[in-house]
Amino acid sequence: MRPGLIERYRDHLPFGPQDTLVTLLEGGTPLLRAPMLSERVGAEVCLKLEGANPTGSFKDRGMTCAVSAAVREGAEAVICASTGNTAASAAAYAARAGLRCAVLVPDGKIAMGKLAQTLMHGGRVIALQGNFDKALQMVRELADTHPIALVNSVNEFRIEGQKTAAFEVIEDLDGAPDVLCIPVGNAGNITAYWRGFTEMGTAPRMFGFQAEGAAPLVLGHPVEHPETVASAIRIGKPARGDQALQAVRESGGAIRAVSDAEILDAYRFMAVKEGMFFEPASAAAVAGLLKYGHDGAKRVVCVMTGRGIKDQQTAMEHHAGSIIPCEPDMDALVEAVLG
Ligand code: AN7
Repeated sequence: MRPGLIERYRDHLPFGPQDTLVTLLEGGTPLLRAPMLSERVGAEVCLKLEGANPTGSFKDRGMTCAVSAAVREGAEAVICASTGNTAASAAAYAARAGLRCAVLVPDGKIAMGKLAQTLMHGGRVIALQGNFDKALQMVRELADTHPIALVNSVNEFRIEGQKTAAFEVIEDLDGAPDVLCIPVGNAGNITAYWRGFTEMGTAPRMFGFQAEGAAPLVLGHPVEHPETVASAIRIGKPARGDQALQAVRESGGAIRAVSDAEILDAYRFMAVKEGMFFEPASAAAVAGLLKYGHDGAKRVVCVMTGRGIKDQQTAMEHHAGSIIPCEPDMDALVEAVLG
């Protein structure tokens, strides 16, 4: 059996052979060529398919480490604030480990699929009358004063696990790409990729993309009321903002903004032209590449952070397909199919 990522990259991770690992066989995700996108952009673009992880997002890479560490420390419960994917991943890994799990989410603001996942795994969902940034502040305070393991990306084990995605990209391309395009919310993932690349002695330019209505790292100040169709990155005060800015500075990249309209165009383009359905936050990476260009790069990797089916509501509101009602009659069917 192919091992989970801690076993694969144990030499680079803070776990020893005696540690009990909590794994769902995360990592080892495909790097897929994107011919239509490559043609539009004028560079060779590959997609890192992080939705292929067990709970459908990149969070599982960090969660195998954070929950394994929580078990090692003797924790009985884990907690996180979340825009959805962290909650789903934490609940799954906690279930696997036999730990209790509580998640604080902005009430009514997370995609239904992620909520369903969290509930299915037996997570306790606390619907906060406030946004993600408030939720994160509150769980940090709670974890400081109670014996509960905090598994947000402020937890170092999360970053350690997530850096392995950069290792895999390097393996698959036989070296780093020239440019990495990645959506930025709380800024944990861009921090993790940069750590992974630099640990391997590589330095691709890091281009992070935020949604226009939730772009604190572009504006240079926190956003009090972040808004975007990409609910996963509706974050106004990124916990690892400084590290994200350091990564782009050191790599010669940038953090830039894309509008919701641009995100939705990229979302549909990937589904209709590449046959790949990603969630809107992931589409922000593609939207940014389409908007700002490859900037001289030959090889570009876009980090597609999560699966489209997690957010069915946004899909139903913005798809390019059609539903045609049909009477059970052959003439009507012919008209519906060919008309
Ligand atoms: C699909 O689940 O913050 O910049 O609480 O779900 O590392 O925060 C999710 C973030 C990109 C941004 N794409 O990553 C959460 C949460 C998807 C995401 C991001 C998220 P970070």
